[in-house]
Amino acid sequence: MVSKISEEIFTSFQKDLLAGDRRQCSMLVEKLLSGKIDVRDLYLNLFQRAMYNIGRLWEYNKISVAVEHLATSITLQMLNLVYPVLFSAEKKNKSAVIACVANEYHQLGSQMVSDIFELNGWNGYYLGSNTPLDDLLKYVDTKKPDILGLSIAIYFNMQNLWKTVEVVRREFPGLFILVGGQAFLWGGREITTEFSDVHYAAGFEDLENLIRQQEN
Ligand code: B12
Repeated sequence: MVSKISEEIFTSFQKDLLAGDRRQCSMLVEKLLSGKIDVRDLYLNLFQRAMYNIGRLWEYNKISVAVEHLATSITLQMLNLVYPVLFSAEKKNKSAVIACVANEYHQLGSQMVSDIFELNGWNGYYLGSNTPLDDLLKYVDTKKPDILGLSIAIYFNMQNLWKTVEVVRREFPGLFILVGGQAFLWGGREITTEFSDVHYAAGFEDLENLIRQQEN
């Protein structure tokens, strides 16, 4: 995929995001959408890249928590602009429940993942951040999804992911479990060999390959 996000576009979005200028950010995103940008390009090369940069600025004390919070909030709101494109996909009779494990508050990445399911015609039931295990189990029991996606950004939450996978595996033996998120940069991939039918996707390409496999 050749990206439609030039350095100029990226710099302009990042500047508006840091300034907390929601109007300018939306205008830019609307313009890209009317130019038929691929949703994956928008998500990865504009939103994700900007948020990773903001993470670095925050880590090195170059911006305040307030600026980071506002940038996150604006970026989350930008996803709403994409909904007309997402929901125009032809519906398949498939569904995924996507959640952040307990104590995991980073929600943007998992919401994007849920959107990728919608883009592929699936129902993406997105539960958001910090999902208590008991409620997750009840929800999975109600919806009976084809895939359960679990997101984790913070490495110290890995034990919560393991606990979740252990219980889900026991309660729903045949359920396809997908795990992902930045925490895996620091380790933890052995979860896919420790439990049966647990899969890791490193990016949208892996994710969409797994989605297609589950459609057959
Ligand atoms: C915004 C933010 C927050 C916000 C989140 C608000 C919200 N509503 O989401 C708040 C303020 C809550 C927060 C808190 C903390 N944060 Co923070 N945060 C960030 C920041 C700046 C951006 C996160 C983001 O949106 N990224 C963009 C998304 C699109 O990327 P992504 O999450 O990686 O998702 C992609 C993939 O990973 C993957 N993916 C994600 N989930 C899933 C799930 C599945 C199933 C699949 C297949 C794929 C997948 O697909 C996505 C698209 O490509 C990051 C910086 C960064 N590098 O991301 C730090 C960062 C993640 N935070 C960090 C830290 C340390 C913290 C805190 C511990 C800080 C503190 N001392 O309190 C707390 C922990 C809170 C908690 N318990 O969860 C560190 C983590 C380092 C580490 N070693 O784990 C980072 C990397 C910042 C840094 N550079 O130090 N944070």
